[in-house]
Amino acid sequence: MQGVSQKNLSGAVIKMVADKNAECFEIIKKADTIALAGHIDPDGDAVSACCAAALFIKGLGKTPLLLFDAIPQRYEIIPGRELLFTGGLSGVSPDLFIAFDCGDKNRIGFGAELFDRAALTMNIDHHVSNPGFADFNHIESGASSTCEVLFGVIDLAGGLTKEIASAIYAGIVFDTSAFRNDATGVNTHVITSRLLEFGIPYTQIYDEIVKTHSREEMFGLKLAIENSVVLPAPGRGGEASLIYSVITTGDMERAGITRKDFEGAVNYLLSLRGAVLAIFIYQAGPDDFKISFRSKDANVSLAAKSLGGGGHERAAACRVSGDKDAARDMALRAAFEALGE
Ligand SMILES: [Mn+2]
Repeated sequence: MQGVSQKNLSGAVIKMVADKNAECFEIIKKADTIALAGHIDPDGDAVSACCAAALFIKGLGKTPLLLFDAIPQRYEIIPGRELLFTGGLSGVSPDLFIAFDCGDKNRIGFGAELFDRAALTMNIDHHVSNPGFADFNHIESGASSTCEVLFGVIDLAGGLTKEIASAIYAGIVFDTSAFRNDATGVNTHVITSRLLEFGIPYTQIYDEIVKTHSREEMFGLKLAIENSVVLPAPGRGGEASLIYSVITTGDMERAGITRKDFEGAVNYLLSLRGAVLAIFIYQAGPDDFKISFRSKDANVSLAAKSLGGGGHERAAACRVSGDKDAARDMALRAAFEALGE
């Protein structure tokens, strides 16, 4: 019931969030050219937040610079993606740079170079590990998604439209795994009911964002399952288990896929009956491995943090240097610790 309890916000917290929303809007109002960027390998929440913000900013008569090197095909349904900035970045100095869903300055993806050139910087996020790296930080760690935080700003400004509501819905659906994970709170549903009032195509958005996979993603899932290993979860009794899977670049080459084709793989691993923690590891470079943790009840944010990453209590990630076995050992050690061994 964690999601529910964290949403029973005190009056003081509600006031603080309202003040932050108002401050964000004041800052946006004063800027003209506004750069919008998400984290590297942008997910559905990052893309949706940037697209919703781009539509909102355009609606205010300002110039949004929607910064992605490319928006993955699976997010084609998100309105606002047509505003993608395709010009060169040299010589561009925005009045304001807003980083979305980005828990760490070093994780800003495409367009990161503009962060230091911008007159002012803002950080809108929901990662508990976010250190607040911008001039102005609006971080609500109790929110389901960055889109949920952004909703507060756009709603306060009276800027909601059907397109913006669709983009925000897409981000919420993505980050809550369709209202199922425990980041989902009462406020998530309250906001969603407001979004539905705009007549958004919610079935279609859900299908595209959650349920539709490319052939390559299916092969990615197959590989993740094939390589998976199940261990008894230390510190837990009975049938509780930990599941992990390690994929090398060689594995990907043989399957004809890339690291972009593992969307949802770690969540799928956690769906094993009895599994309390899942680890998905893939090779990102010769000596570089990306580790994703998902758990049902352990705090994997600390596990990822101990390896230089971060994230949420039930979903976190990091990157480590070393070979395949070293990466696996580091991940397992951190996971065992998270399980309270
Ligand atoms: Mn997010």
